[in-house]
Amino acid sequence: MSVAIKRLDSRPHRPFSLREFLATRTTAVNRALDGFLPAATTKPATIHRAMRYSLFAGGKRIRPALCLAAAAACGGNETDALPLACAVECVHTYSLVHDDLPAMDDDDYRRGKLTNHKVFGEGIAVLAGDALLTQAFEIAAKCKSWPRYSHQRIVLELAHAAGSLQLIAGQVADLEGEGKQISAQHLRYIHERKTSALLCCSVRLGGMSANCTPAQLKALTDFGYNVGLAFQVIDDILDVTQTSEKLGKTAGKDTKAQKATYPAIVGLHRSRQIAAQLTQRAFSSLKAFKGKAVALEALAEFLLRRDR
Ligand code: GRG
Repeated sequence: MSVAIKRLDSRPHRPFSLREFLATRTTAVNRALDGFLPAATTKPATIHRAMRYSLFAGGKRIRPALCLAAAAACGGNETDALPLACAVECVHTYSLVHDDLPAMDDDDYRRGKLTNHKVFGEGIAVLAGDALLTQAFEIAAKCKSWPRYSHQRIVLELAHAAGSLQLIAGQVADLEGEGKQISAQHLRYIHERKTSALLCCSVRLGGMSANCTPAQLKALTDFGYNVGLAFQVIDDILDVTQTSEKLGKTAGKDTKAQKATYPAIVGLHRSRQIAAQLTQRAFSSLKAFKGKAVALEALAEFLLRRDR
């Protein structure tokens, strides 16, 4: 079932191609990541092979794309944003490697391939996640600063999103919520931290790399927050409506683990409406960019309509 949303600019002949944007930015991000990471043969080779295995397993590169699109919306140079786009992807991939571990979600497949611990063993998978997280900060620390955003501010932004008040807080609440009845309000708390925080950080860092104004940063924050929440609602819907083959990870895991999700609490129809409302709110915050946020707008719609 499709849901109705109204884009800011619905002219039929838009020259912007999201497919091309995603393809070219994925290539640029992959090339940059390849340059930032030690070669697979660098001693100890096992850890570098394990880091690269998950990083280049075929992720959608949504967070880097959001980061680069936010830089463009603020009139910045995407090349300046590229290291930050790579840093958020390293944090994201680390979180997936750890999330898949037997002590967490215990999954065998991710990004259409065997999970890191299934290939390299649990010890190396833990270390590969640790190394990817550390790599993210090494990349961010090498980045340049901007008049409004110092080095320290950039690194703090990433640390806050990845830390125990955001990404890890969300994962803790998620783990502790398994098998329990939780309120929609608490579910929102989990989604804000587990998912929305890193997506929001991605667009904020893109804006910062363009030396964005405080008003632009506020608009990006509102956009990232709402897109991040919509992303997780859609993820929960896909978990119950798609196959494992399509998702590249085990489908139906939320129900099996008795996890609280929007479909479980409010049903599929209402969940789709909520995701559309959140996307609509994200669109509204883009008005501030006066037509320069076409890539961000197209990404938000793509994330709402995605099927994997
Ligand atoms: C610190 C031990 C420790 C673990 C951290 C925070 C955390 C583990 C895990 C959170 C991981 C998680 C499942 C977050 C939810 C966000 C989400 C739906 C991720 C999937 O993102 P996609 O669809 O994935 O963008 P690809 O593979 O395309 O990059």
